[in-house]
Amino acid sequence: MAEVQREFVMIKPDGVVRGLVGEVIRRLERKGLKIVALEMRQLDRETAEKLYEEHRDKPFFDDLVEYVTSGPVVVMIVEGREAVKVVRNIIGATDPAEAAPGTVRGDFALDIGRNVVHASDSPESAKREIEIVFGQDLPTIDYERCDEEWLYES
Ligand code: IDP
Ligand code: MG
Repeated sequence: MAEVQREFVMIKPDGVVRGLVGEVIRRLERKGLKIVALEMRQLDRETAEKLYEEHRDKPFFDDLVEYVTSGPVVVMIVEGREAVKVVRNIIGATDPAEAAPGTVRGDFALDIGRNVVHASDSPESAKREIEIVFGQDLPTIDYERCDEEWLYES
């Protein structure tokens, strides 16, 4: 059976400033994913650099760090069966010009450098990124969604 996973999601500064926080959360919630941690933050440079460590040598790295530290972000941990794949499908391809209509990036963005939302690309990345942003002592809250028995067959 597919496993229950935790996924790290971050609404980037353009998403917050453009008033898309509710829109993004709505799409996660209506799919059936459970939000287990949620916070507004302003990322410092060190955290942003760690988060995007894998891109350190890319030409867009400095602009990327500048972008994600330039304003408030909303960080969250969402939980559900196959949450990583499910969230990545909801947000769409990295380049909004390639992202399918119906995805967050496909519906709300035009520029790869302003693509509204971040989500980890694997369960391992999610674990790493959650720890970078939230630390060891996670602020998660356990509860059941009232529709859980109808979201899952078993
Ligand atoms: P992802 O966000 O879909 O996982 P990554 O390849 O991990 O995509 O890239 C991280 C972020 O870096 C992207 O969301 C985007 O904001 C930025 N980025 C990626 N490629 C480019 C590029 O070619 N030009 C400018 N920014 C880029
Ligand atoms: Mg990525």
